[in-house]
Order: sequence, then C-alpha cells, then structure tokens
Amino acid sequence: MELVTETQVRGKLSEVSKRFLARPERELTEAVLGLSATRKSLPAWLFYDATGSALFEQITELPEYYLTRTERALLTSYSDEILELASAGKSLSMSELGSGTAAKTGILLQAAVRRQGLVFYQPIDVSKVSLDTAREYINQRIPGVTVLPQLSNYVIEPIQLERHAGKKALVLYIGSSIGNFLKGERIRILRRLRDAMEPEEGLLLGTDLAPSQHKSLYALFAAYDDSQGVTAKFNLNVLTRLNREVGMNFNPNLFRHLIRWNAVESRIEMHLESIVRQEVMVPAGLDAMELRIRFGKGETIHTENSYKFNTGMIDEMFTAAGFSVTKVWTDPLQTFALTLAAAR
Ligand code: AVJ
Repeated sequence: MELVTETQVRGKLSEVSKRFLARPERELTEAVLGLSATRKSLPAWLFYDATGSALFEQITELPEYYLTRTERALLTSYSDEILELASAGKSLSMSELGSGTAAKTGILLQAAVRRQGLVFYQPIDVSKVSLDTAREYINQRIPGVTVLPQLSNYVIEPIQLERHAGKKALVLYIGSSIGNFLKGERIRILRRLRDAMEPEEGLLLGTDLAPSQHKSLYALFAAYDDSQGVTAKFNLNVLTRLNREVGMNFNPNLFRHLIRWNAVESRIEMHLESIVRQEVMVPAGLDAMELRIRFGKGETIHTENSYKFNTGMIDEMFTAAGFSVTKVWTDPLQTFALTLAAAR
C-alpha cells in the first residue's frame, strides 16, 4: 500500500466498485481509502447494514448502555414542553436524521398527535431495514402519523426536509448520533441542516455528556464494552460487511474490539485491533491491480468516535451553525442532554 498513490487507489477502487458493489461507489471508496491511510480508520455509518442495525438495537437495550433509556426518560418527561416551545402556536411536522427504528421518536409523535391530531413524520436513515421497521411500528402503534421515509446518508448526501403547507418543521437529531463526528463535521452537518430549515424552526439535539462527579468513566467504558459482547460484535461486523460488499478477505477472528477514552478530545474511541501481523486484500479490478492492506500486530482500525459533550461544546456548535439555544433538559445525574435550538 505504501507504494501506491491516492489517485491510483481511487482509480483502482472505481473498478472494484463497478464489479462488486451494489452501493454508490463513493461510499465504499471512502471506506477503503480509510484503510489505505497511515492511521487506518473507517466511517461510522458503515456499521449500519442489516446485521449492524439489528446489533445496534440490541445495544440500546443493554443494561450498560444508559444513553437510550436516559434519553427516553427525558422525552417522556418533557415531550409536551418541547412541542409547546417548538410549535409557538403553529402546527408541526417532524423530520428526523438517523432515525433508526424510531423507537424513542414514538414518544414525541404520540404527544404531537395528542396536540394537533395529524402529524407528518419524515425519518431519514442509511438503513433500509430500520426505515421499514420504523414505518411498520408507527403505522401500527400511532394512528394519526403519516410516515414518509427517506433512505439517505445525510453525512454525504444533501439534506432534504419534506415541507408541508402551513406546517412548521421540527427536526429531531437524537440518540447522540452527532457524537460520531469531529467538530468541523458536526458544524458542517448542522449548517446544511440549517440551510434546509426556515428561520424560527426548531432542532432537537440529543447529546451524551462528558464524565463528571456524577458520571464515572467506568460507566462510560461499560457502555462501550458490555459484558455480553454485543458492542464487540457490532464493531467486528464492519469487517464482515467489507468482505461481502467489497470482496475483501478479513478474518474477523484475527481482530479484537478495543475501546479508548480520549480525554483531550472528550470522546470514546472504538478500534479493531489486529492481533497478529497480517495482510488483507481488496480484490483486483479490471486492471488486475490488487490492493494489499498490511497490518502490524497491535495496529488498529479506528472505527468510531463517540464524543461526550459539555454545555460549552453544545453552545459553541449551535452558534457556529446558525442556531440559538432555546432550552436544555438533562437528567438529575447529568449523563445526557436534550437541547432545543431555533434556526436563526
Ligand atoms: C448511535 C452513535 C449514538 O456512539 O453511542 C453504540 C453508536 N457505538 N455503541 C454511540 C454506538 C457503540 C452510538 N451512536
């Protein structure tokens, strides 16, 4: 790999893509480019194929994964207040980035139906299975909601919010999904979202919070390295996905799930550590040039960042992206925050 230039890698990958890929080549090109870099990494959206999406659902139910249940409790307590502040007397429609199966969103949708009768809901996600699950779940459980699913990767594709005459949009970006992105990326995503919104429309953002006197680093570690090994499976599944979709030949048994707390960056990092010195192949395209990805023993692929926020980080991010904070809700132990912000 060291001997090949990035242009060669890109050229080569477009051949690989044409032959092997069902997905847009741009996405997997990004994935394999990450493996070709000196410090190997993969984009976090790669986790969410059908298997990965199901594993993530399992994670959200783990006793160690406090994020989902804390956010659910906040939504249960404050849905009415959130909708009251977001609507400012108008009727709302809702769009959600990274909706997954929309399990928690049901709480807000139910509250919205109670307020205004009918609600349009646009879940936006990279996972087809999750969108299907979301639509079915909502159609069965919450009459009054019209679900308009959109299969899209909001990280790299344009963000298009469904507009409805006479409705004010409320955008949901919950689950601390934004924690997957670096500071500059976070601002860029929120700015693109801001550009799709009208002034005064609301964005409800869920963020996991940094360790404090109430929240131990130990709890954070447990959340990302659970005793049943579900998170490890979730992490390792990206290798299986690359084998299937790009035709690579990873042996997942030769990698192990590894997490690190990066205090300087205030983030949990997930890595896959190569337990032996080894080589993995990206199969040859029409030019018959194979890519070999070499791993030293103990070398890692950085597969995910999960940023842990404080109020300063949240304020700064919203300001930079063209929003002003309306209100913040947190649990008593300050482990998780929901922030409502208005587009300026
Ligand atoms: C969906 C990005 C919020 O960072 O906590 C769960 C993904 N990674 N366990 C998170 C995840 C490992 C999750 N987010």
